[in-house]
Amino acid sequence: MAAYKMYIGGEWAGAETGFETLNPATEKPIAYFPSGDAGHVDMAVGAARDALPKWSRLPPPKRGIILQKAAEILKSEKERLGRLVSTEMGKVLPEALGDVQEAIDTFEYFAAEGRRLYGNTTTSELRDKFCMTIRRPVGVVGLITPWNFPTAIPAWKLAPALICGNTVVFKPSSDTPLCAYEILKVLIRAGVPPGVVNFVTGPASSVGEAIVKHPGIEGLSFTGSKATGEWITKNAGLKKVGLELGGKNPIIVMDDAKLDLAVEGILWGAFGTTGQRCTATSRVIAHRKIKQKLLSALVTKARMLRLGPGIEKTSDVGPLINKAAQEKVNKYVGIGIAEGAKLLCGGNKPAGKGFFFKPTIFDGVTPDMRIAREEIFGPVLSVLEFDRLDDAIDIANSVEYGLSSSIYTGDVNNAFKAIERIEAGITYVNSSTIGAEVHLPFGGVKGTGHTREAGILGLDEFSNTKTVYVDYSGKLQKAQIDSD
Ligand code: UN1
Repeated sequence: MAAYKMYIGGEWAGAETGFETLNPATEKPIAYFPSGDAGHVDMAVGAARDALPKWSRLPPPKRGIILQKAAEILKSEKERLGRLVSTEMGKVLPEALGDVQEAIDTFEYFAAEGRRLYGNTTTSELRDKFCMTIRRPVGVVGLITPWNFPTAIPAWKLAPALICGNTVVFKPSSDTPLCAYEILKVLIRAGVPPGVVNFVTGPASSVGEAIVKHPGIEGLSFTGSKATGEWITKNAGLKKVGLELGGKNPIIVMDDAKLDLAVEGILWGAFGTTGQRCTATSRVIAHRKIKQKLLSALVTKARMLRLGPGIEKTSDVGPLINKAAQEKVNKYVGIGIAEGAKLLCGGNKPAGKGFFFKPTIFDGVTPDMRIAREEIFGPVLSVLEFDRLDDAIDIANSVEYGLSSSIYTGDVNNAFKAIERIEAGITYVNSSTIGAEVHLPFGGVKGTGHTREAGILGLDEFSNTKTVYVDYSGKLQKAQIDSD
């Protein structure tokens, strides 16, 4: 099995101990990585700090050329990396290739921002005075990324961080360090100078904690669970913190919806990526009149989904990421049954190796049940019922999360009511809750956190706005006081 290293200040670095990353479909180890510690984080912060003046002064279009090169390298390696994503993370190959494509799109999008990075110009209330805003880098930023989009989410964070002129300490999830390492290698090949991106692998309890608390880090960006997000908020001091936390994303299906379309969207949202997206559809809120029809189509089709290693063409649904995830999903099935929900299909793992779990649908779910409120992060769908759109929206809003949401309806009035009133960062109309595009802002409200990544607003997480006043009157002018 190949052993890999960390990358600090342009040098490869090992550690005394290490860990293995597994193929979740076979449970076989695929790579060995060092378990870094607070000392490695400290070295990485030092290297990032040293590299900051030069990198932040490089003209942004020149930083953009490097990011564009990274996109080109990724394109030429898409097939190989897609297969790696599928092997290390488990998702089916078309989705794994989509993950890499999302990384490519992100590097391209932010590369081009090197020639924009717009601020605003505006008027002054005084004569002979010019007012504008510019973007400045945050400084050294810590990026802590999850395993579910093992190339796309690192790209979501690295690309805007770099184009804005920050230097980086990057800690990937210990479930998918090899995918992250490949992104690092692409950046090195593209010409990112030593010290600009530092790569530290190891446990959250040492590496993650050291990044969150390090006084030399000015900005943090984290995607993961709400509990960890809350811990970061309490421990990060006054750092600029970006958080993308969980979801309990609903699809509302009206009685005027195209049911076939809704069924496809629900299956894709609930069981795509084996339900392991923060945007996954985990609740269907169905109009009473069409619920039975919708459910019977859903259950028939969910039963037909073929479980198997993501890499195989015949697989529709890959494994969960690890044993703990499989146990968590199984625990929630037990909770759902104990709460009185009706299990319609799935509900257990198939025999054999791999962290698989059968696509699971619960009917008779009420808004107070834990399976209607808590993020399961697996292939478990809870179906609730309503009579009036107002009630559906109240149910949609009755959870602590607010990331993605959707409504299937043929009536434009219903669609706009949902767009206005669902408490979420994203609302889809006649489409599933997953599938965000990189040039639009992505993020949530409430317990999901309020950061926006991707799109033009993704720059805000990694830059500070500076306000600039240029007074060319040659005299002292006083805002709010001088009247002429
Ligand atoms: C996530 O699950 O953390 O919209 C991000 C989507 C993907 C991104 C999901 N493009 O589902």
